[in-house]
Amino acid sequence: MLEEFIRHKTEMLGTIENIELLIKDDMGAVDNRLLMVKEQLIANCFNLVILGQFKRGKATLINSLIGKKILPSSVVPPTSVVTILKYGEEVSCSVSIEGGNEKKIRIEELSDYVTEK
Ligand SMILES: Nc1nc2c(ncn2[C@@H]2O[C@H](COP(=O)(O)OP(=O)(O)OP(=O)(O)O)[C@@H](O)[C@H]2O)c(=O)[nH]1
Ligand SMILES: [Mg+2]
Repeated sequence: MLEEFIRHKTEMLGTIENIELLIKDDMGAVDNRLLMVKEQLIANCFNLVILGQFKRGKATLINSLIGKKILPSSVVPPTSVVTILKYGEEVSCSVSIEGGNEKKIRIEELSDYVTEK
């Protein structure tokens, strides 16, 4: 699987570099999203989006993959907010509040923010 990822990554980087070569005199024409993809590929950084119908076990699957019960999983209430997990040295949690502010919360409080409750 890792070999396949490296193969796809190398292929995509090659394609992006070919596009850059083709339009090297007019770099302004390169879509910013393309450059972002290139940076993410080089940094080995990508988003894996998990979505599906209500109550199909998404949180249970993710908790199982990361080996820690972080995301709330239960019969009710349903999750109603996009939740992003990323690697950190220690477990911490913050919520984005309307208006752009961030607020640190305890992991036990997560279900108060991401579910219909
Ligand atoms: N029988 C069975 N129950 C499961 C399985 N996976 C999860 N559940 C249960 O199904 C319920 C919903 O699981 P969640 O992981 O919260 O599902 P979800 O897709 O994240 O739910 P929402 O984000 O609220 O839509 C919980 O009570 C889980 O314990 C499974 O493989 N089999
Ligand atoms: Mg959920």
